[in-house]
Amino acid sequence: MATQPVMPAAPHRPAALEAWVNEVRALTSPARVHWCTGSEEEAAALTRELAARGELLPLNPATFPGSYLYRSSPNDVARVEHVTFVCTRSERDAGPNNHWMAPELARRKMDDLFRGAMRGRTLYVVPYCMGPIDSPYARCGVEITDSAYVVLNMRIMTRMGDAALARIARDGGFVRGLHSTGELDPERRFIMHFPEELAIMSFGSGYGGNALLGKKCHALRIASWQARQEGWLAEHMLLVALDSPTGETHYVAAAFPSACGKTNLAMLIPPAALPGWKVRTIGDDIAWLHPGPDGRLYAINPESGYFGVAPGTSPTSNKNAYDMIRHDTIFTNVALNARNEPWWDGATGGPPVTDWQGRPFDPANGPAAHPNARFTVSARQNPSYAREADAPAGVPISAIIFGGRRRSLAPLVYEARDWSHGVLVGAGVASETTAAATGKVGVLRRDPMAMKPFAGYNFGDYWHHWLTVGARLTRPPRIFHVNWFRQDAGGHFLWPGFGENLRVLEWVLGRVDGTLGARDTPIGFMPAAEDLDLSGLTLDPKALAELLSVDPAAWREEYTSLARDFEQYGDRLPEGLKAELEAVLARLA
Ligand code: SAT
Ligand code: MN
Repeated sequence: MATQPVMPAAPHRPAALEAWVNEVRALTSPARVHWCTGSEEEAAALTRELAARGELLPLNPATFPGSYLYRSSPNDVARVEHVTFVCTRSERDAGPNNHWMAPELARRKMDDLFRGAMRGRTLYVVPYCMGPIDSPYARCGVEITDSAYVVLNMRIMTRMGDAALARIARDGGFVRGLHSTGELDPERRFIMHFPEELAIMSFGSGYGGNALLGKKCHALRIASWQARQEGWLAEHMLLVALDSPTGETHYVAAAFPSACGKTNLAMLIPPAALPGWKVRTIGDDIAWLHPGPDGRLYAINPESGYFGVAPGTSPTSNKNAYDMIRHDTIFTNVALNARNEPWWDGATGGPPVTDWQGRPFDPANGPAAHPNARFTVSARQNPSYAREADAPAGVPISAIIFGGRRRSLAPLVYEARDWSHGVLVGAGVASETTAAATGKVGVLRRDPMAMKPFAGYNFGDYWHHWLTVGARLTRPPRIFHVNWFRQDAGGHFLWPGFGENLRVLEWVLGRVDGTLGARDTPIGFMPAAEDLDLSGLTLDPKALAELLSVDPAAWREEYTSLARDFEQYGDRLPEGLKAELEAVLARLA
């Protein structure tokens, strides 16, 4: 029988979704409603529309084909933690780690803001899937937004459109995210999460994590809540495949706060002195971790693109990233050079002539590119893209690495004694703040598991959940802590970082395989200098000694202050974590 070409039928729209769209339409009064299909043609049409309005500026078509610059409002350039709320029925469920608002109050406040907010605008319905579309671990959502820029970003960052809608029709449930840029008034800006209803409402910002609701709002804050109920973990972690010179592949997950180098580590290029290694990227920001049937922990990357920090991205710091953003990339808040190419610190083209606000560049106005300027790009453009990123069953994790940006105290690397000690190591992560969130930069703050801004519930319950998940694993990943940012008294970095970080990963995998040694210290297992492969690296022996040192008095102070911080969690703090803390303090005594 001859086969007829068939037009793919528009997927069925679940009644619950139609009803919600109608409800939002009645509230927000848009001029029109557009259901996003995710097609090339749709993206091209939206891009043309934004370019015609001057909101997307085409970049040099010869050197950056298919790429655009977007300038956000100067008052809307980063996540806004002080107006980000978790709205659980009980305040204690949100925990002292979150801002909380009663759900009825938050709902009323947001309804007032959204009333009539889309007048004259288009309401876009954006169905999306976090994770490979056919993965049992993937979860879907629908974002309603009045920003075409958000639609274009969501299309890169998630599996967006008809395929997601078809899965939603199959699954039944989905996370509801409602977003409007509003008037971009910081006084009328709120990011509300309702984990009990799997709902998000975001008003008054068009920037990154505030507006691309699939990312931090869904894949971390709401998903962490879902994960707790369903027995898995939603974490702020990159995911890499490490192929060793002997042909083995290990998968590693690593948690660092925003703008501390997750994207760089995920795309690491091995130094010439370590031949035979290959690092392939599965994800650069978020990992969903599930106990598997064989007692190991399996990970998927729920995203399909990168929303990476542009400043500092250079051919030496991250050649893969530098190459992948040469085409079909959306840049936000970068500067421009005379050739209409995007510019930031580390870009190789000519000097900046126009700053991120569109003014002629004048150093008196501050940096040319905003420190939190970003690129949005499909993961498939990454030269080191790992095909496992599309594996429905995910990849088995050999090691979990925690880290922060700390000029002192934390050594280059140490290993937790076991899973529950590792939970303490993660809970103790602290890091100097960066431009990824508004507020002062460079201030040391606790950022447990790099999840301070992203855990959708009480950290006490969250650590309890970590301990519970660990107890279910018969072959748990080993847990480590690293610090690439240690400085000497003069403020110079002691460790070269970037590609050389592979030397640390090599030790990590050597520990996993049982082939590399360590010495036992009160804070965990640490390499002696001879346990690290430092061939071809010139490192001042004094710097190395400092990188691998433990100061018991300083660590006693650190853990005593951690114990004080833990007090705020009261009876939600799990006994198992208290016991680990007491054990470390005893070892340090
Ligand atoms: O703005 S985002 O939250 O998407 C980026 C980040 O802070 O990691
Ligand atoms: Mn992040």
